[in-house]
Amino acid sequence: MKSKFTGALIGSAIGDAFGAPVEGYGMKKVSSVYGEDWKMIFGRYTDDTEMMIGVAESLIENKGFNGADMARRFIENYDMRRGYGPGSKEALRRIIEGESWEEASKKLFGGKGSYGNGAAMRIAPVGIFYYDDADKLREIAYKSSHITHSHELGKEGAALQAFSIALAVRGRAKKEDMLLELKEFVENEVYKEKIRKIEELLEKKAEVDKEEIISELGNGEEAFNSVPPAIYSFLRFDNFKDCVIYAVSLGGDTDTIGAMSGAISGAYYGEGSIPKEWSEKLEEGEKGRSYIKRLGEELYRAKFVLNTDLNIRE
Ligand code: R7I
Ligand code: MG
Ligand code: MG
Repeated sequence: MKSKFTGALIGSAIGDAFGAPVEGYGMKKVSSVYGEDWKMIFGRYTDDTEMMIGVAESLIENKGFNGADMARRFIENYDMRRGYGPGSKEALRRIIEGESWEEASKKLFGGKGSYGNGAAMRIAPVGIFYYDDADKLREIAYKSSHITHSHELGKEGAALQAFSIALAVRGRAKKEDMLLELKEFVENEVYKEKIRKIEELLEKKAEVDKEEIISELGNGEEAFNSVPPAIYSFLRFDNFKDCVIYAVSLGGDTDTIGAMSGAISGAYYGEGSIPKEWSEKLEEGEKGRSYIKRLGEELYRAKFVLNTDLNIRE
């Protein structure tokens, strides 16, 4: 179980770092950069992991969700060079200027809030911590998303990604059963439709080409165009490496789809399944590889050793 917790967080960071050098590239260009051997290029993570670290730190320190504290950690950890989305940047700027975390994100995109994937990309700590309680998982996924993403589709995407990780933590259930559970969990019609498509595409097995996956499931920065291809990549392959390579090879928002597929796979197969040649290249330093692993261990400790009843503080 501990290796599932650490696997989810390290897997997310590895997928992010693996996709980062080719973010925004088309499918063909990604393959020409990576060639045959798909080696980790720089091992430097982006905003996806920097924000995931903030989510984990805040859950651990507060023994549960504390919106003002999580927002403060996003701001403290913020490093412009990690490549943040414009919506997230704007929400954090508003909070720095004094708006409350409940209000800041509502002003974005003409008052509708963002449906970008910035809430789903950082959700792994919520997925592992609340893996055994779907209602609480949804509640905390929504609340933690709201700091930057108040659009229903942004929040539901984060909840779906968190629940996929939760199912992966629960055990090595048959993958068809996981799809059934995801179908039951998801509330929004846009995501219900994407899950139906995932099911159809999986039935076609390897005959389906990447163009079809991209046109049916997406590969973009919107939550509904990145959580579905990440789940598909996880369900289609039977190991961490093939899953993450496939997710990144779709092109588009590669670091983020890589991070999401890496988080689900890392939780399912455990930390030991992550290729050494990739994890050794993941950046070290103040909040690098060892620190991320420690956050996974701390969440495990809070859950199982201290048996923390993680309450919600507004
Ligand atoms: O979601 P967000 O933090 O971006 C995350 C992405 C990941 O790929 C990271 O790796 C990093 O590169 O950035 O930032 P947002 O700006 O909230 O959302 C991402 C994009 O989704 C926006 O820039 C828009 O293009 C689009 N988008 C919307 N478009 C129209 N209307 C999000 N919400 C809307 C909307 O309501
Ligand atoms: Mg990124
Ligand atoms: Mg990205």
